[in-house]
Amino acid sequence: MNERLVVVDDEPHNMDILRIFLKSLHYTVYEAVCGSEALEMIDQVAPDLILLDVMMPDISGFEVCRQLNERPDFDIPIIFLSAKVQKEDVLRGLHVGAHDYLTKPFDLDLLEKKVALALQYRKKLVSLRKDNIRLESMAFKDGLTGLFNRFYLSNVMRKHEEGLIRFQTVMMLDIDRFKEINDVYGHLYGDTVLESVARIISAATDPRTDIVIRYGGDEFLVLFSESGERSGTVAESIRTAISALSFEPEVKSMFSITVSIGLFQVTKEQPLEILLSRADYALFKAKHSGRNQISN
Ligand code: GH3
Repeated sequence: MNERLVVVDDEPHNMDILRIFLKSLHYTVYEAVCGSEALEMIDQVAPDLILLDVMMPDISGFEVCRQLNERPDFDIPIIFLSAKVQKEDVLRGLHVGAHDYLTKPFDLDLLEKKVALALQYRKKLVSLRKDNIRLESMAFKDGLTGLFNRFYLSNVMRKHEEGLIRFQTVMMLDIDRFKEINDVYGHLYGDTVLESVARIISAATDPRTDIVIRYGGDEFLVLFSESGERSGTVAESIRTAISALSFEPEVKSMFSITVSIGLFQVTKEQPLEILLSRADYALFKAKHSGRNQISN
C-alpha cells in the first residue's frame, strides 16, 4: 500500500509542485489549504506523514502542530515546509513537536530524502507499538487458561486505588479437592480441567463489566462492577454448569467436579486487598460448610 501524505499549503503553486513530485514518488497525496481543513483531514485520513506550511490564513502551522502533539497517542511525523527561514522559526517548529523543518524554496532532493527518512521512522514506531501491545497482552495473560493473571491484578489494584474503577462484588472460586484429580489422572489432565473451568467462567461473565483472573493454581477471581444481584445469579450458574461437566480421562473412567464460591458484596470504599480477603473468607466458609456451595 502506498504511504499516505497530507500536504498542507495555501499557495496553489507550491501545492502543484508538491503534488506532482510526491505522486511521482508513488505516495498518495491528500491536500489541505488551511490549518482547520488539515486538522479535519488528518482525522479522516490517518496519514503516515504530514507536510505542513507555517503561514496560513486561519490557524498557523505551528498551532496545528502543537494541537496534534497534545493528543495522547499522536505519532505521525510532521515536516514543516516554510518560507520562514530564521533559526528561531526552525527552533519553534521543532519545539512544537515537528519531526523536521525544510525551508522554502525547497530542494526536491532534500525533500525526497527527508520524507523517506520520516516514513522509515514512522514505520519503526508503528511496529514497536504493535510489539508493545502484543507483549503487554502476553504479560497480563495466564498461559494455560488465557484469563488475566496476578500481574494484571496489580494493575487493577492501582486503578482501584486511584478511584478509576469500582467493584460491587468480589467472587473467589476454588475447585474442590483438585489435588486428587492431579494425583489420580496426572497433572496434564488437571490442566485440562482448569481450562474447562476457565471457559465456563468466561462464558458466564461479561468482559465489558467483569474482570476474570486466574488467582492461583485452582483459584479464580471475578470482580463485578455491576449489581450484586446479577453476581449472585452468575455465581450460581457457574457452580451448576461446572458440576454438570463430565470428564473422561480414560475409557470407562468418568468423573465430575464441584467448586466452592465465596461472594463478597462491597458496601463501602476499601482497598482491594481487603475486598479480596473478605471474598477469600467467604470461600473458606463455603469449603468448611461442605464444599460445592456459595457463601457470602
Ligand atoms: P480443597 O477443596 O480443600 O481446595 O482441595 P484442593 O485439593 O483443591 O486443595 P489445594 O488448593 O491444596 O490444591 C490445589 C492443587 O492445585 C495443588 C497444586 O498441585 C495444583 N495446581 C496448582 N497449579 C496447577 C496447574 O497449573 N496445573 C495443575 N494441573 N495443577 C495445579
